[in-house]
Amino acid sequence: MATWLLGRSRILTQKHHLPFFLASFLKHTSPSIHPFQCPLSFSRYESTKAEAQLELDHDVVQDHHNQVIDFPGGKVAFTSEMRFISDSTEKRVPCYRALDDNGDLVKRTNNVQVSKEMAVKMYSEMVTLQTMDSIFYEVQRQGRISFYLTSMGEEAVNIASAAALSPDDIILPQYREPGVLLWRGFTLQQFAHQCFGNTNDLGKGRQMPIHYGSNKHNYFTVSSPIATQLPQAVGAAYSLKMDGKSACAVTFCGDGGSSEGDFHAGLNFAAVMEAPVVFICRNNGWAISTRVEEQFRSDGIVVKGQAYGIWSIRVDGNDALAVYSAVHTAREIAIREKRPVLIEALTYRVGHHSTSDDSTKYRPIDEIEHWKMARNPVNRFKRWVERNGWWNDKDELELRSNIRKQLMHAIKVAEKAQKPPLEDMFNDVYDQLPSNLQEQERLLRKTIEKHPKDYPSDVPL
Ligand SMILES: Cc1ncc(C[n+]2csc(CCOP(=O)(O)OP(=O)(O)O)c2C)c(N)n1
Repeated sequence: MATWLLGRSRILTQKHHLPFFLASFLKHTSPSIHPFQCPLSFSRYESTKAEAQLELDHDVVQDHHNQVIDFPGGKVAFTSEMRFISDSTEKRVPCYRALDDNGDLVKRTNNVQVSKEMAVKMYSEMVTLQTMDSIFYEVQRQGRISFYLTSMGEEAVNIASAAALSPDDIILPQYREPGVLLWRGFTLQQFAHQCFGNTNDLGKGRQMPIHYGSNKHNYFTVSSPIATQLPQAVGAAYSLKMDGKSACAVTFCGDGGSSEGDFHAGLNFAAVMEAPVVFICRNNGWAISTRVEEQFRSDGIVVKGQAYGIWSIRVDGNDALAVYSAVHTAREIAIREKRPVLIEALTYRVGHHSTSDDSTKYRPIDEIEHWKMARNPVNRFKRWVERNGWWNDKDELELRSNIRKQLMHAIKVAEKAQKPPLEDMFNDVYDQLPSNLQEQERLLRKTIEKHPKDYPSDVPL
């Protein structure tokens, strides 16, 4: 039994068992902070060291002279004190940041270095995403596309996480992460084609706008049912590990997504299978009209990672430098150590949930304005880039007018392009169309013949 336990268990709480970048992280952390209170927290006990670890707990030593139950998974100390674990710790898990609200580097930060070229590209892509959102949003309001959903306020999570990854890493998005695809080279024209659902859309117009996807960019197509992408990401990560690839799977979800069963199945599956997957949870305060206080009573998402035995960190999602550093490090852990990592990014959904929502009906305008102005992630990163002498007003004007022009052109082209023919609704899934789908197509064509005015004239029959 003991041998079995020894064989199965591994790893550590001591610094010398940690990968070098984490050991260095702990070294830079105040000695008064216990490793488990560090923002990047994890606890899996090694059974051989259990008794030594237990000596840290004086109650246990005094009460029972190191008596432990040798239980599968590691030794557990006995105690005579009946004590329930509290529903929360006294202190919330701290939030890692590298830049303060003014865009100044905070003291003693152990952020990953970002070059001038990288910083300028990150800032430019954040502005591109912001501009794309505001123009497509207006286009939807004009009735030219059926639906849209912005990432406003979450530009740093989108772009900085993408920047910290390699193109070989596989992305399984929720839906508020188009910036990752933008970073990977999906063009503004391709975004426009998808939103207009024309023949150039890779999905042939079968999906609602914003359900982007691209094989070429290792970006799974967005699927509406939330959190389904999490267990799928674990499977993808496990296959990367089996193939010996130096890449990981990265999946995104929102705070609302963390209440789905798939979130919990995904985390547990990843921990047990030791899959190289990075879970990035955008805790943006709201899941449509459900505020986080009604979503869960835990200290956010980060503690759930620890509960499943996963390295976890809470990061300021509006600080691009902190997001970049955390994702870069998480990727290294996932690939080198072949294990999952969870990142909780604290951010805010500044826009409405989608064009089908009016968020002023359920949240105060002051709250939205505060996050839009005082905690704006794009402005914060801009200040840092400017202070480094890497950006100026002329660059800003040029960038904004250039992106605007590109977008206007892309929209014009996408709007004029032909819609996919009716038959595309039925093909590409089966080699031979099954009889039930043949019947559906026949009935649809009959209905169109009967009611030609109700059928959109720009869709070829
Ligand atoms: C399984 C499932 N349940 C409900 C919905 C409806 N729905 C769409 S988005 C959403 C809120 C998700 O919020 P969150 O995960 O926090 O992401 P955010 O929109 O804030 O980025 C809900 C409930 C859905 N799409 N799928």
